[in-house]
Amino acid sequence: MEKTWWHNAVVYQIYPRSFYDSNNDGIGDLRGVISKLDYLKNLGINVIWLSPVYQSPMDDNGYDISGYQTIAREFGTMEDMERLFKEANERDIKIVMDLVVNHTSDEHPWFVSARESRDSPYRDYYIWRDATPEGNPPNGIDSIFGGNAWEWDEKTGQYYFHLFSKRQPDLNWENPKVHQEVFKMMNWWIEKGIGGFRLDVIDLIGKEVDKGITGNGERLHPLLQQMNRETFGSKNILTVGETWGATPEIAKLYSAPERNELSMVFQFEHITLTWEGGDKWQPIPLDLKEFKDVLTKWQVELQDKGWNSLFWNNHDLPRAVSKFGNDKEYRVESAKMLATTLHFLKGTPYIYQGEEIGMTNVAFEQLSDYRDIETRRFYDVKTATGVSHEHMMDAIHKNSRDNARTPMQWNSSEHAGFTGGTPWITVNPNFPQINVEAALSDSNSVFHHYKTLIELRKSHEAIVYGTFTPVWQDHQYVFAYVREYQGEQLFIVSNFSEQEQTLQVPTRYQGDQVECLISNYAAPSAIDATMTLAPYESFAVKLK
Ligand code: TEU
Ligand code: CA
Repeated sequence: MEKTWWHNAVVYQIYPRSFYDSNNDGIGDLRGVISKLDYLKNLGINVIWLSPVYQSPMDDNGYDISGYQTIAREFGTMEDMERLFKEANERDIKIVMDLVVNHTSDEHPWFVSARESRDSPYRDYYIWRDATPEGNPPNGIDSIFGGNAWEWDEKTGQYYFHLFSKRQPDLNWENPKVHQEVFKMMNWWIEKGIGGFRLDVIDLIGKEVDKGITGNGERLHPLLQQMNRETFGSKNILTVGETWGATPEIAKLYSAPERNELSMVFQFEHITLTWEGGDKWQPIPLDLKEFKDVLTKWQVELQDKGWNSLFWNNHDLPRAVSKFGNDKEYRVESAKMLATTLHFLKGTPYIYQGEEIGMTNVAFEQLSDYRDIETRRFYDVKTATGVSHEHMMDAIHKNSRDNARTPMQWNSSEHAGFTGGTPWITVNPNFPQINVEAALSDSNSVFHHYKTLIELRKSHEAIVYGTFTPVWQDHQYVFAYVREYQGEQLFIVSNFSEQEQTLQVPTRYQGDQVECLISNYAAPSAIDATMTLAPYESFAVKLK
């Protein structure tokens, strides 16, 4: 495999609205990001994925773009953005922009014109269809945010298509003019010196609505190859596609270097295991054996072809420690265990803001404290079909996107030091205990654990390029594997349960003396024939 810079990058995702507010209007902003670059440099990351900061009416917090080459006023100005590039660059940090081109906002000038009349030059930038003879939507495709994906437009007498909210009309990727507009815009950002793109729901752009196909349409991969050729292909930047419908086979299509598509994709198989029948509002407990099988499959399948992205959470998902660990009595131990498990896998790790201090889910009692459009819509959709308020509140506490969106907890002062004003969403009440200031001053904190993991990646090529071999594959609670590269052998062991686990160690992994790279309890100095792991204990050792 030809080596490239993003193979050993560590990416930090910033959701700017919730990161740091520099002017006390309650909303995080670009100057806020700039003022925290030294914090990120100290953590050791070298790439920031910045969730959208473009002009937007914020129906979906910026994933509804009304101006691709303008910065939303509440986030700052283009000058602030350029200063962010410059200051990040001075710290060897690259900025990956969030590219949302499956849809725009209904306030984008293209759509404003398109809905004016059927003759608008922008009409075909979007997807319009007549009503059926009975006066119904063309078909039953559902919106991902609930309800039918077709919205009736009174003025021009047709339906338009929206896979997300009705204020996020889908672009028509069957129209070559749309390609040219998008590619031109992407090149404009590339010229500004960005480090890459995270491509929002990119597996939807090959859709064929009349056939009922939304994800993984036939035109998807040719389109990405065209995008690659006409924009970033020659630039050596990081591109990561958000692809809910990816299997390992599909992921190889995107990320095999000779196919000239993307660097890597986000896959969600390990995430949706706790969604009964794929429905996040029907949460079920995690089966660790299944979870291990999924992660192992992805490691093995993409071993020689393609590349994995590694993540436990993002701005759409519950907090890692709440979902996969124990956010009460073993919060610190399990947050470290999860970090070690992920950062030693093969692929590029992503850290979501606050994960590095072990931030947890929130459980607002009132629905009115939730801001997320998906959460609010599904509350209505589900309760209208008879689901109880209690059921929905429980599901929201477990899976609402707002779990990830409460403000970053900087210190123990009011509103966690996120803002001097009133935050747009309430701060998690656990901020007096869980915050950056406390984490920085405690050498045993989750923060310092992440910092060590990032340093280790830089000094051990086995973490980046080593082969992956699972150990105790059938164990119900322990996830363990070996990474090996050019004679270096790393053995990673993690107990995902709050019970002690005792295991028989295969002879080849035993050793009188091992070098412990990282651990969350006392560092082991030898690997004996029998091993007992404390609750959520985890370590990585170098076998000699
Ligand atoms: O997400 C796509 C997506 O399908 C999920 O986020 C979905 O909202 C849900 O969590 C699954 O049940 C991307 C962005 O990451 C998200 O923030 C945007 O709302 C969405 O696209 C629309 O742009
Ligand atoms: Ca602000």
